[in-house]
Amino acid sequence: MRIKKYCVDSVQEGMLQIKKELGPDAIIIESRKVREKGLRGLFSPMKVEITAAADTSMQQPVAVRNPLAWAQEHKMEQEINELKKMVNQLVNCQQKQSIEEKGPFYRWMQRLIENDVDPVLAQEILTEIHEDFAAENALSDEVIELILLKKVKERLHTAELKEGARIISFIGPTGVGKTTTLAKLAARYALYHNKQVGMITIDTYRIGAVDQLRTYADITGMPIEVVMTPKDMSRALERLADRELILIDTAGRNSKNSMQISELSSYFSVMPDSETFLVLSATTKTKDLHQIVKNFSKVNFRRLIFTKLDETESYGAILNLVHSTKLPVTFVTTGQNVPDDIEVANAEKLSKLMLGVE
Ligand SMILES: Nc1nc2c(ncn2[C@@H]2O[C@H](COP(=O)(O)OP(=O)(O)O)[C@@H](O)[C@H]2O)c(=O)[nH]1
Ligand SMILES: [Mg+2]
Repeated sequence: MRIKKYCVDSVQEGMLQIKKELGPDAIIIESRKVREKGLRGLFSPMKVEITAAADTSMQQPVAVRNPLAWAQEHKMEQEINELKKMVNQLVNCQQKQSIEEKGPFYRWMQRLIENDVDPVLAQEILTEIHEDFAAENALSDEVIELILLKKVKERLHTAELKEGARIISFIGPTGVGKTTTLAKLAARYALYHNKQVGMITIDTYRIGAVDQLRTYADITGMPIEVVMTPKDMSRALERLADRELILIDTAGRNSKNSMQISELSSYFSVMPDSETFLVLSATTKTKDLHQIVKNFSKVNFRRLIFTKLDETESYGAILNLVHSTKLPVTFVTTGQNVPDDIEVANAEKLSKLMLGVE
């Protein structure tokens, strides 16, 4: 008698191995679901451990067997195989149905990855939970969700607009929504906070770009200055000396063009007290976001605005970037409407978006 244990992904896979190694007469002594040892086991589906036995004394070369007995055995073997197939289908079907059998964190790992959270970061967070709560027997799904929300929130740095900030500038790639976001904030501060707001645009690259901001200025009756050189900037700031808040729009720069970025940074050397925001779209891939942050790093920005949250279903890129750069998010925008579609960034709300829970 030969007894052997097999640790496989499915009963079907085990049966094939057993048949190959122990022969068609092997019998199954025991079959149970086990988790792989170590951390890996927490994030991967359960395995099946099958103990099989074969009576080696019965095994003879096929050639010396009675042909009739062989035919009968062969038929029986076929029937058994069909039965096994049916059992396997049943087992596979059950495995799919009960997701909790795939490890307590498996579902959450999937959820984070579906939301484009960097798998390394997702694993880091879940491992932390596992280690923090190793003493607990089994965490319920609701409890895991709560802890996970907290852990994600800790990594989603947000910061309100600095108290007393008077000059606020917006930089970032083309088309992310800098001008629209500026218009939203200008209207909000004028309407809801009763502030005297002024605007400056150094958007001299795109024809029509100045007009876009001028239209907002005309509607709201705010003064607007158009600036062509860094020298002009000082004069424009003087002309807006009576304004409590000055919002500065910049041309969308191709962040890969270091000449354009250098030129942009020269405007900021004449206004060291500018609170500068890098405006990014939530629809941009994590890798590209990192590159944009790097390319704009010549300009001294310290906070982020994420636009177009309404245009994506997965928000992981925000978490990935904020966690690794430690740059806080101050505002998020959620549509094209001026001035309504803008919110102060809220880490709790963003964490819920990351996990797709409400
Ligand atoms: N869906 C959506 N569109 C936005 C949002 N913010 C800006 N946009 C649109 O994005 C486009 C480019 O905006 P614009 O402000 O000109 O971008 P800029 O080149 O960075 O100044 C315009 O059609 C805006 O209406 C947002 O939060 N959601
Ligand atoms: Mg613009």
